[in-house]
Amino acid sequence: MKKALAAVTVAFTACLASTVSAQSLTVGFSQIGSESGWRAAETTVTKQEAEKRGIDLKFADAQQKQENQIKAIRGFIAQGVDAILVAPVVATGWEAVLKEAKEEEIPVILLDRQIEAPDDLYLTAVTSDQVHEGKVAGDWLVKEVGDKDCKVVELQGTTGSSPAINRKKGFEEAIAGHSNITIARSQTGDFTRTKGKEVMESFIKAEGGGQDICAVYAHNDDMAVGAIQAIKEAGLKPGSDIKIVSIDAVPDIFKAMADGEANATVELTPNMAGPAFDVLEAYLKDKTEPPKWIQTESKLYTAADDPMKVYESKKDLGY
Ligand code: GZL
Repeated sequence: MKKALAAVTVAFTACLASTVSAQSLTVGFSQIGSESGWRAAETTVTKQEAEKRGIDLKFADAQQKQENQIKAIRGFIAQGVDAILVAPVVATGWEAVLKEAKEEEIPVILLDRQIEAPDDLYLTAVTSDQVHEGKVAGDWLVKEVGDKDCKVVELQGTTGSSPAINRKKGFEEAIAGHSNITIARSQTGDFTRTKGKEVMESFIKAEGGGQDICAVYAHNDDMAVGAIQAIKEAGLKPGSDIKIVSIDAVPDIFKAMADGEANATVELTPNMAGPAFDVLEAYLKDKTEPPKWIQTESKLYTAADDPMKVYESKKDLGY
């Protein structure tokens, strides 16, 4: 009898321990900053996903500086967290600190941006296909303008970030076979509304008032919203004089579409953390190795997609 009781006790304790350990995961999250509405939504959703799973999330905002992210990651390693999430502001310069995490056997998951580093330094990367996003945006413009001449100005994302590199590549692939569409000016607006407006003002000035600018391609909606402001202040009509195509599908771009001031956006989900936490828990439980890339969907929205309905569905999601 005693033996049986002892066996039951051991089994029960083991089960309790495994349940408790799953519930008491501590995860460090090095977030880039809050440069855009989409980034703010990603932060909101990541905190919600952690809460849902009883994960203790240690959050660090890097104010868009890589050195702050590296410092935060070193802090998480020193704390002995169970895992680290990183949204890497730029694509290079991560090998040393990721090697330190690997030495401590702390798994790292990349959110929404890729890096140039050996893929054994991270468990997986949860991102969209950013080249595809740029291609979807470019394909829309090709269809929109037909064989009319179209001078495009491009607002690039943060210099050296994977979305800026890849979205430029995809857009250029889409327009490559259409000599009537040319990129006349291209400059970083650092994914922010303020810089997007400033750079668009300089484009309009450099182009003699902007009358022959046909379209703006912005690597995110926040820079597009800034450009829309600049175009209006120059006395031109965004959405008609100058077409606006961008990426993220944040609520404000749908408001602009409903006002006839924007034309198309490619959706990026702010929920990269849900899939990340799912594979992390499986990995920590029994070392199940996830694929090195978990790709999220990209969907084109245009003014034909009832923009105010989409706005209403997104406006309370933390953007
Ligand atoms: C893309 C993501 C980008 C968003 C921007 O995956 O990293 O960063 O498109 C954000 O809004 O600044």
